[in-house]
Amino acid sequence: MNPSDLTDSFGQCLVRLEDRALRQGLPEPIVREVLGTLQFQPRVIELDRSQPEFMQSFADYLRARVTEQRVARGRELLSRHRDLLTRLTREYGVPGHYLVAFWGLETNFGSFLGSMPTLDSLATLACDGRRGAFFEDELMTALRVLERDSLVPASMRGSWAGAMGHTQFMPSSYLRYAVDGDDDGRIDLWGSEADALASGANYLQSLGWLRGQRWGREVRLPADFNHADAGVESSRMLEQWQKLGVTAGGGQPLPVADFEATLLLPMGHRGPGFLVYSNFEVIMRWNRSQSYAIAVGHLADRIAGGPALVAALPEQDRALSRAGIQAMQQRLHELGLEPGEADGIVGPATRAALRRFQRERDLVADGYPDPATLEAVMTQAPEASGEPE
Ligand SMILES: [Ca+2]
Repeated sequence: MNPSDLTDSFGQCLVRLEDRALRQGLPEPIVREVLGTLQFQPRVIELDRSQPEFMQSFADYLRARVTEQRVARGRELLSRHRDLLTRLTREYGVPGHYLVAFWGLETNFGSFLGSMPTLDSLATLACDGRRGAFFEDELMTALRVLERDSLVPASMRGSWAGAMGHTQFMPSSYLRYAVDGDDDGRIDLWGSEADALASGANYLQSLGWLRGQRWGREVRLPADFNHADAGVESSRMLEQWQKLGVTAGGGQPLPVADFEATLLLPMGHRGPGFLVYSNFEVIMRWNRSQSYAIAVGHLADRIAGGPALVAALPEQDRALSRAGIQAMQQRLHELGLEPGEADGIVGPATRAALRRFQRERDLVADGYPDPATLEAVMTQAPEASGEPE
């Protein structure tokens, strides 16, 4: 398709979006004025289509996000906003160090708010086939937010995919959860740090944050820990983990508490271990990435004065290529181990398939594709799967 065809079809799409916005009861002057001037952004499509060739390892991910500089800045901001954060914790149940950690991960405390024009981005994605319906809804919601909060379209800027302000809210989160944190009578997630922090607290409370509970903690496994029986990524009462010999990261006993925890080994049995609690699930409702959720929790701990991880992160971690992961998924599928879609991402289904594979072959069942496991998967003949030797 040549560029003028694209512009034509974008123009037709905008006409359709105008119709829909009017049918949904948005005021005609806003609809005509705003939708009539939107620009197709080729860069947005380019970014939407681009996928990294290599997956960042957990160690590299964490190192890039929980830096000493970010911890120091987070501590400064925790102290500067102490009164507000204390009030937000009382009101919403979310401690200030978590709110500051989200802020740090989303926009480096406001230093990367993003400069893409949000409405252009949303319209470009709405008029593109791949995830059009989702972004069309977000665009309609963005217009509603614009009307409700009397926003200036040109000032609505953010990520290429439409996330806005200090906490990078999509329009649907903005509409539902944004609140006025500094009591000036208006909501501004770009200009008001207090509004952004209060909105983050309100959002987390709505996602189910449990007052008074941590996200989880680093743990250490005993040398004789049986991964196959204990179950990486399975849930047990804290007391049961304790009986299996699991301790806090520094070797101290786990706290006595009556709730379930899930064991995560993001780099396999040779890397750090974590027991995560209910609030970890809440963080994952904000962002579906396990690495993101651990980074939020750990950064929050560090901002609150906690120590760095006890377990060493490997200096030079191996990055897996997307194509290599897909080949592995394909092979796990041929072996009947149900790794989920061959999407080149090691998600929960793929890790579960790897654990099944490892269990059958007396490898440490940690669900991590270390070189030995990968080699074994790729050289395993499909017909031999599950049969006695
Ligand atoms: Ca305000």
